[in-house]
Amino acid sequence: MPGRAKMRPMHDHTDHPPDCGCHLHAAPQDDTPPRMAPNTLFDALFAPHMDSAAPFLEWRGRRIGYAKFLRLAARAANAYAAAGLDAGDRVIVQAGKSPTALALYAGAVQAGVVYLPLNPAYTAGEVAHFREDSGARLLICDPASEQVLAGGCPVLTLAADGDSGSFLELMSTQEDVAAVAERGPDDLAALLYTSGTTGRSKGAMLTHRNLLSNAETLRDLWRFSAADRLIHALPIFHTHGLFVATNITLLAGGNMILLPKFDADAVVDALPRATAMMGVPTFYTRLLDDDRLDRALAADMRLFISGSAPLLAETHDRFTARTGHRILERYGMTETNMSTSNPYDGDRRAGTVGLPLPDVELKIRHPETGADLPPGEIGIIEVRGPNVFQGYWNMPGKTAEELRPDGFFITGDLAVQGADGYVTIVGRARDLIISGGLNVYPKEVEEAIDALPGVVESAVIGVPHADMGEAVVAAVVGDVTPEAVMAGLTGLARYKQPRHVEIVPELPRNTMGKVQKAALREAHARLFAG
Ligand code: MCA
Ligand code: AMP
Repeated sequence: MPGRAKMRPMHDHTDHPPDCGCHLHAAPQDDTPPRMAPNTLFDALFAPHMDSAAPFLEWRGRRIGYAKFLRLAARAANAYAAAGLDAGDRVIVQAGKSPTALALYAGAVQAGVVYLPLNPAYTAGEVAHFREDSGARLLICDPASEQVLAGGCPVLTLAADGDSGSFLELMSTQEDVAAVAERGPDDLAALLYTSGTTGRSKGAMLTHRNLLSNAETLRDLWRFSAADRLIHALPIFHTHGLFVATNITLLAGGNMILLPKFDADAVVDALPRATAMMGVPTFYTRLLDDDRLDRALAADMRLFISGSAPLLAETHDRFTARTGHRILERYGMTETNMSTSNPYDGDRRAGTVGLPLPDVELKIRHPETGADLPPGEIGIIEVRGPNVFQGYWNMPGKTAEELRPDGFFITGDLAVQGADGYVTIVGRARDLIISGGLNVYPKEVEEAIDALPGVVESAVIGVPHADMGEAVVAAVVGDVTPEAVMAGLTGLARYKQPRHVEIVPELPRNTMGKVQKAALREAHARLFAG
């Protein structure tokens, strides 16, 4: 990396002289303005706000303006360079939610570094896969996990509250203006890992065009403007909280009440100051469980959006009855960003995910033959458009299985489209559980259970759960106890671990010998139904 400081072990810069030559003092000293090259996302999302005093974030009662946030992002961009990263290199960020963590994303865009965010709930074993598969040049994680997560890749830290850590230290020694790396529409902006039905997670390659086109389309469709203040209670390691919420706000010049996580008290407190909220269905069911939710509380809101998991029509209707607002439900995937949305004006139809976005082509196709199906018939949703990813990182075989040569992506979601264009999701061709908006692939959990001593075989299913939408349940055959199974699954993130384990004499099978998961789901349907 010519002309760039290589990363060295961190040490405290308060106890050594400013001329020691270490990387902590490696900030550029000359007055030459940094180079500003074309960069698709930076130019659209950040450049218009560089000198803006307008608010961008409210965080723990503190206001952070656009210019201030973007100076933090520039420090992050410089810190990536100081750590030896070049445009195109991957950085893994497994951090808590904070303005600093958000600036790490913005800084990556500016530096041309490919951003790879991870759920802090992932265990060391799970992170090792992402690190090795992505070939990341740097991993940023909580200081408490530094030792556990290190493994051939340099590690710097950011504490959960974003207020300390060795990467923040490195940022603090950097200039608050930074060069803008040249990045075109087809360059990668992010690598988001999404679980596969078999094997390990796959990295979905998302370009600057993928992210920008979707943000532009949704800003226009959902009428986001500088007057908006969005309640942001989602995690920032997924498409929903990171791209949909954040990119649209940046593009519109609006601002966000950034909450560390969903908390009904905090949302109730924020509603009178906000204009919009994005959430997973669990947000809405939890709000409905709160007596303080009423018309007066939501009187100044103009938009409630739901996605990532099915919103029950009943929740939709109850929300309208209580607040007078029709929730706007939309549908997306890590690989596609958003693909459909109910209309802003017009019929926000409960139980449907609305219409294809203006720049997205959507087909309902036969699961086996791939033939186009007429309105009213159930098939698999396929989508094509500027929102669709470029394929799975280092997995041309998997990419070819799911991304057709003509650009249509086979989502694996089963749906029916009405003659009026509205899409209703009726199921999934993929064996997938969505719990509180987080995906759990039964196969991954079954493999972990089957590897335990005494286990003969297992079947993992999703059953209705009043709070999370679906809950993970395991039926296990073998000489083992439910407690031993649970104790053996600590290598999996907690949200993937079963909420209920049942030891059964055998798994129900059809005449072909295939496990009948539908029968298992039926048998356990009332377990958590509330
Ligand atoms: C936390 N826990 C969970 C989940 N979250 N268990 C199952 N499913 C979950 N989603 C576990 C914790 O490990 C803990 O277990 C216990 O529940 C309580 O943890 P806590 O952190 O207090 O939970 P919470 O704050 O109540 O979180 C629930 C939540 C959260 C609000 C639903 O998971 C959330 O914000 N989900 C949104 C996810 C999201 O953004 N998805 C978008 C993906 P224990 O107590 O036993 O230790 S992007 C996407 O899907 C596409 C592109 C799209 O269309 O948007
Ligand atoms: P992910 O792989 O985490 O991006 O999750 C994407 C999956 O979430 C989709 O394939 C759908 O199965 C599901 N999903 C997203 N939005 C909705 C929605 N509004 N209704 C039903 N399922 C949804």
